[in-house]
Amino acid sequence: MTFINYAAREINCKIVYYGPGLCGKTTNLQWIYDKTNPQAKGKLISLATETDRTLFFDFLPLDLGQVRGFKTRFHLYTVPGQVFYDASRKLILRGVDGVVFVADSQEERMDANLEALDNLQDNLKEHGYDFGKVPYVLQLNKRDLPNVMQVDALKTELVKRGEPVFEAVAFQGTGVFETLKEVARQVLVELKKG
Ligand SMILES: Nc1nc2c(ncn2[C@@H]2O[C@H](COP(=O)(O)OP(=O)(O)OP(=O)(O)O)[C@@H](O)[C@H]2O)c(=O)[nH]1
Ligand SMILES: [Mg+2]
Repeated sequence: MTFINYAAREINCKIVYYGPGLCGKTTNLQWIYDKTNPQAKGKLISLATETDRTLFFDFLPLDLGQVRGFKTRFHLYTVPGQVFYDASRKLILRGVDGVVFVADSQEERMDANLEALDNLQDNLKEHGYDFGKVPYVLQLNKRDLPNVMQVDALKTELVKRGEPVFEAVAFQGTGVFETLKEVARQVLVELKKG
């Protein structure tokens, strides 16, 4: 549901980072915020609990250049991963143009990954989106930890539609911009079709 403001010659797109609790969604946004120059970004707004878990969402507006004379502004959001915040997750998906699913590569988090992925598909459906068509990237995060699953095994469980996959260590920035660029690219391809 891209919003095009013809008067301001601006295209506004919404990208949502989805995934289980503590998988590293907020960390992705923090890295992007820290490494983007001031002219290209707005404020990073985080609504968090006392223990730094996302309570409602994180929000970061980002300018990613021009398309046919229009400034492209990407609004990045994360959802709260904790299971009981489902109403918030659903709300945040409203008007989404692209989704990044951040998976936690640790073996003991596989059930949580699968549950979050099901939840994503359910919530997209409730908004009337087709999960098979929304611009979509899978990020396998926390590759630095010792107890991670092999990439192939993760892909077997988590790849749903032949989507691009990026390995990441979000708190070191590995894979963070690669992930963002790919989902943004897909969103712009959709935009050009429409
Ligand atoms: N070892 C390791 N830790 C990471 C990585 N990415 C994030 N973390 C850590 O994981 C913890 C949780 O990260 P967050 O970004 O807050 O997780 P989240 O997905 O936003 O969690 P919720 O807001 O509760 O859904 C933090 O302590 C991060 O520093 C990574 O690639 N490797
Ligand atoms: Mg968070």
